[in-house]
Amino acid sequence: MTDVAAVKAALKTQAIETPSWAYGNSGTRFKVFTQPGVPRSPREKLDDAAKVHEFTGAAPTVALHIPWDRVDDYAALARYAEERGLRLGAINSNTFQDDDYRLGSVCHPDAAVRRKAVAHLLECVDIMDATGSRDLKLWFADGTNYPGQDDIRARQDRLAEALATVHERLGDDQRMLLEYKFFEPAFYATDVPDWGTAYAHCLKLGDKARVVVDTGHHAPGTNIEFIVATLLREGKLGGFDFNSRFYADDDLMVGAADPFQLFRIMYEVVRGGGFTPDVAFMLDQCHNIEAKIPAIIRSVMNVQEATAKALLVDRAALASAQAAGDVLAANAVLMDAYDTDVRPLLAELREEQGLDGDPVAAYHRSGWAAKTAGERVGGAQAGWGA
Ligand code: PSV
Ligand code: MN
Ligand code: MN
Repeated sequence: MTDVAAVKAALKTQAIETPSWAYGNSGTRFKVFTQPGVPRSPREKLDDAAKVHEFTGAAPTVALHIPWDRVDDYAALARYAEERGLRLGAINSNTFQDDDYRLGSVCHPDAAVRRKAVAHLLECVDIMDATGSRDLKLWFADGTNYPGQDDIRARQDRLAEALATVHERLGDDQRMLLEYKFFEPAFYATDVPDWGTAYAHCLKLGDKARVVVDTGHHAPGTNIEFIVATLLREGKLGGFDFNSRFYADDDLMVGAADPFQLFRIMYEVVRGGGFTPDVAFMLDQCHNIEAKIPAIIRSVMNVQEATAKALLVDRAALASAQAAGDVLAANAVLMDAYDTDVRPLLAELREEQGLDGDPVAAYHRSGWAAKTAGERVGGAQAGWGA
């Protein structure tokens, strides 16, 4: 698509979901550096998310993580979000922070622990009913550290049984997104290590089960856009957890480590018909040393820039170069789009939407950081870190 008006129209429809935990304090296992003005409650996280949406116009939903965002009344929390122009997005389950889960959760050898984990997942679906959320995002820390520690196949059977129970409980408009990660916290065998395992489970489960691609969850050198193309082709791509990595699961700002990879991913999304609400564009990041709200705004902008470039690829020219077997011309078409400076186009688009062309500068001018630093004392930890 090279028609700039059409590119702009498409970009206006893009929604990027921000994670509640990105607004809280986080760190590595060595240190959590607290920051002034950090939210003390789920409501304050929503207040901050509303700022990201106010300045970008592109972040209307917020993902919750349970129990990090536990409240008494989820419907009231959804109303609170609505009053701020937001909606609650994916509900992320957490079966990794309880002593009972030392040997796993839904794959644990003890049926009583598996029941506890499944009960939590079902509770997450109850929460979705109250919040109006469409997606349940499942990531399991399950795995083993040593060969022989447990039966790898039996663990897959236990996983399949738990997933089937949850799938059965989903409402007509609800989905479950299964996330894979090749290592950590398990260092020998992870029970959902790759897209193939996630896909095999989702295929058996049925239409409400989709795979979610966390861009930080692959071995170095993995061709993530190939995975994206394949999952889209199979109708099984549920969405993304965007972030970037230099080494492992670094959870840095998306597009920071490798903007070219993000462009290649977005190109396959566009090419594969994935630029629809069926594919959720979510961030899953932590901002350990940098200011959180501007980092999240920057991340939203990075996704928009990669998307704009992907939409600018001259697909007719690409197809004819490919058909002619002209390797260099085909590559040049793709690179031309990648090398385009789309920042003026996005600034113009924002101005057309009544926004400031420079969302980070507008946020800094707003005084929100100073206001919250004065009002909020004792910010909450995101859930990660020591
Ligand atoms: C696991 O590393 C993960 O990517 C999962 O999505 C978790 O729910 C999330 O991190 C929490 O940040
Ligand atoms: Mn993730
Ligand atoms: Mn992760």
